[in-house]
Amino acid sequence: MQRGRFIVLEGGEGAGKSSNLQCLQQMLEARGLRVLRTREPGGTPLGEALRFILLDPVYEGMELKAELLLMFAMRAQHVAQVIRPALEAGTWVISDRFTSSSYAYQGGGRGLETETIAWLENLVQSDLRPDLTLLLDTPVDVGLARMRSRGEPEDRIEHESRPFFERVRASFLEQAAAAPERFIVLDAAQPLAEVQASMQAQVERYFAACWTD
Ligand code: Z5A
Repeated sequence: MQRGRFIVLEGGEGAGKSSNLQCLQQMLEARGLRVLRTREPGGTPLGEALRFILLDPVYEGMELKAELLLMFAMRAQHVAQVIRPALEAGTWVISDRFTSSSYAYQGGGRGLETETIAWLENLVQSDLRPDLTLLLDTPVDVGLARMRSRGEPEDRIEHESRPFFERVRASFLEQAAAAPERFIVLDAAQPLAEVQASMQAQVERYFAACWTD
């Protein structure tokens, strides 16, 4: 059986990951593919419980390494229980965030060492990496304004400073520049219909160039 592919949507706050994930799912299903949609932090009962802890403002001041380890504890369960079995069964997996977010937030944002994150990535994922990452890039002000317009209380990470989010954005863009064969960068500051049209066109091109089997 042909293994499924693993596609991840990444980006800062309010970039539109959730809004675009559904469009991507419909596009893949229209090709007759079986698609599983998931998210991080979360994706399993344990992962959702850890998400609650990670985002709860009551844990303000959480030790940086504790945050990193909780992200990878969540991911270990997600990979073993959901992502790997689905891919091996031929299902395509699309995830709202994955390990690029750890490099961007815990690495770029918090300043933890890339080598430490890479070590945990190897431990938890061994050879599993996304086949393709769609990076929804927006200026920080645009994303924060969208997020705040929802009028919901900020979670522990959303509470961070603007320079923190600038470092997160810079890290995502650096990751994309370092691996252009695995990343597509989309200008997510455009109106949603334009972002979706651009995403569809670029994913179609990627299909034609790389996934001809
Ligand atoms: N995190 C981490 O630190 N390390 C890790 O390893 C991982 C995660 C995996 C929760 O993630 C936090 O976890 C996150 C990173 C950290 N920290 N923060 N802050 P999350 O993905 O659950 O939370 P989020 O990034 O804050 O999601 P979000 O704000 O819901 O953003 P989104 O999914 O990208 O956006 P959306 O919900 O699709 O859209 C937001 C609003 O903008 C909504 O009203 C839309 O209608 C609107 N929107 C979307 N696109 C457009 C366009 N193009 N034009 C106009 N309006 C738009």
